[in-house]
Amino acid sequence: MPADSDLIVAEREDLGIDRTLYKSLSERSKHEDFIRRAVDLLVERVVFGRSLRTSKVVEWAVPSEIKKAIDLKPRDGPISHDALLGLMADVARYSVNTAHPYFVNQLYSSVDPYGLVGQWLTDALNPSVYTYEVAPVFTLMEEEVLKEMRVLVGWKDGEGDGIFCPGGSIANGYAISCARFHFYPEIKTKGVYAVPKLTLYTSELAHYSTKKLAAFMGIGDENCVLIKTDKYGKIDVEDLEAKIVEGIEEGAAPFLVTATAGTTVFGAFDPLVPIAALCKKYNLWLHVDAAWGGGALMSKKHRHLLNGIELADSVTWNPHKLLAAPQQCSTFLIRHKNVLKEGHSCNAKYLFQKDKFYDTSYDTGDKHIQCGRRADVLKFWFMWKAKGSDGFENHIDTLFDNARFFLEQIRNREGFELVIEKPECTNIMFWYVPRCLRGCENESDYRERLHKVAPKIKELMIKEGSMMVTYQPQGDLVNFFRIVFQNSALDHKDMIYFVNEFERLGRDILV
Ligand code: ABU
Repeated sequence: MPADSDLIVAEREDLGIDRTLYKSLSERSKHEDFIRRAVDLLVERVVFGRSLRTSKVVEWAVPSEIKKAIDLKPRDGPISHDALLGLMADVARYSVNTAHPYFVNQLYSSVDPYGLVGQWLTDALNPSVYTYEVAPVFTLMEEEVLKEMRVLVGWKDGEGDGIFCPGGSIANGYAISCARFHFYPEIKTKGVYAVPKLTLYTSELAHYSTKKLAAFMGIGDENCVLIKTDKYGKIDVEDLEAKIVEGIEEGAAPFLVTATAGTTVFGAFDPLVPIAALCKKYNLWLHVDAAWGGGALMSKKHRHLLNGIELADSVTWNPHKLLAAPQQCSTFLIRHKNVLKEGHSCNAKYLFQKDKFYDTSYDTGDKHIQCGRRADVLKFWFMWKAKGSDGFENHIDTLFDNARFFLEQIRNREGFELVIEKPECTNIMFWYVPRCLRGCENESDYRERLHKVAPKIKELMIKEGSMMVTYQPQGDLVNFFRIVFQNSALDHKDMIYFVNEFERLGRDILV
């Protein structure tokens, strides 16, 4: 019995595959037909085929089925263009359909047509944004886009600096690094041995990245102090002050507060004005993690949610979240002009030569901790050009309108119970209570049984592919659903669809 690999080698030889195809150059005679067919497959089967409401959100398969369906193992020999196109179709088939209007599972969704083309252009140009000489347009484009975002934050004339980051977690890490360098510049040369025991503060519902990055950066996750939140999920400012004072009295050196504008699960906005006042009083850096809620700055109607953000020293804002730019598109914005560069530069002479023939202040890569870096700006800039700020405003207003409509649909509907009565962002949290549990609220095992409902409904929706909505427990709260709206192509009819779908899937389950 020949091994699989022998069969593949034999097939390759039978097909007479061109042995020069290993060369990394697109040649019209060799690749035009393949690339055109691949683009056609992307346009027809991936872009348009997968955004239809009648298609499935996910073609669920267990690992063994996917391994059987797709030859995942890299092989010694090449395969034909036809086989490659077949692999493309299989990869798409078994990948979650994030372009689908009913993919409302995560803090990103949809495949925006302009963002997609911007992403394709990025990949066709394949830049790495560190020096002006290899990325002239993207260097200037980043400057313009980041400045415009700082204007929206409310910093005078868009003053300050900024960078595109590989995700919001890393952006929150930059905040820790910049704040620490600002107060203790010796950290850069002497390390953590030269600074006192540092403490930083964020809410118990803030994104876990602040804790994680505190550990990564040698501060220690125990020194990331978590502050209580109120019933809306907002940080308790009195507890924040008490914990800062406690830290000082214990001989620690508080240096940073990370407030959140749009928490991951509840979408709560911390009260930035009183937090900023505390930061001023105790001389602390204020970072606002607006990775999720930052997009609301684009809307006159909703930007009040971030009142006080202009008082921050730095901000995380991910356009791939509320603004629906393609993954990934994360920014770190900072009010202080030189901290990023002074805190992170290494002056590698092989890349950042100072005797180049042009103005080397445009070689901006040294302020990042990355070296090689994708041009994440292009897709976002392209969307901004295509829609205008007005388009983004309409997008945001539509999301909030849908979220409010959905909320009102379930507020008094039998079987639905809100976790937060007045959610502030476009994530809505609720329990779905099946018939078998209604009227059992006072029984001792009610919470235990309710905890099992969301995983059961989730399994049903995934296996049918009818929608994708996440669930989680939170503190003392048993599993509840979090539905997230950031696709402005959805309308009120879709909101009704979601409500009906929860009822169809969940009404008669037994727990
Ligand atoms: N910062 C990633 C958020 C993941 C999510 O809950 O969708």
